[in-house]
Amino acid sequence: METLSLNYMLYIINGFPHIYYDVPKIDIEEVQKRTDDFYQMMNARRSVRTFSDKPVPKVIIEKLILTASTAPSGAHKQPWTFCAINDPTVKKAIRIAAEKEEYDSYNGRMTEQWLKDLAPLGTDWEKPFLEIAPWLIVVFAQSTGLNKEKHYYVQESIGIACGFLIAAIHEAGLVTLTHTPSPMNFMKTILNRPDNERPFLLLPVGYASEEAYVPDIHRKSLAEVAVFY
Ligand code: IYR
Repeated sequence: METLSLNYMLYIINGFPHIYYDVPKIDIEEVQKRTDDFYQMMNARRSVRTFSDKPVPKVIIEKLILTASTAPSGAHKQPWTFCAINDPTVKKAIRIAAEKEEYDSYNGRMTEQWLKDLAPLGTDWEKPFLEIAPWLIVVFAQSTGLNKEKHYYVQESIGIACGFLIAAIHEAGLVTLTHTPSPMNFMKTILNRPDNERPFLLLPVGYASEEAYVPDIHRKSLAEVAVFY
């Protein structure tokens, strides 16, 4: 005989199981403090391109991915696959393929204006971090489920999940950057991904190099990014 034991209460609403969501009631002073603290923490995040090769245990990467996967998604389909790569042979293959594309991009495919816009960030076709960082996370978007099950708002959902991942990496004390080698289809072949997936973003994850320098960029003011009505 099969028994089903639930140690929580289920409520049937509109014919489907629901649970009571015990939203913590926090007074506004504490809300203010948390808002300020979170902003400060997030505002200290920078994209870092120089990594240490210091190892990061797999359990940490697993938890970071689980955190990313808490993101909201269209019809809760969670249309993402996170491929985490620690194997030096695979990292090397990715670096070779990515640098080949990047070389062509920086030497002809990108416009003069684009190269000018990137100059202050100091990027070029060489991507040593693809081998130095202990982990590469390649995020794949699932256009549909494996059995052609419909997925919705895939771009939006996966963008939010990547945002969660970047925030979690930063909060953990590690660094990353959003790398988008273009075109990125080689990733599908190297990582042997099924036809319903397409590569979306590559995030190297690890400790920053002993001495790390980042461009002196500034963020837009509230007035530049927000309108209140
Ligand atoms: N994908 C290239 C170029 C690049 C493009 C943009 I827009 C950036 O903000 C940074 C880089 C690269 O990763 O170097």
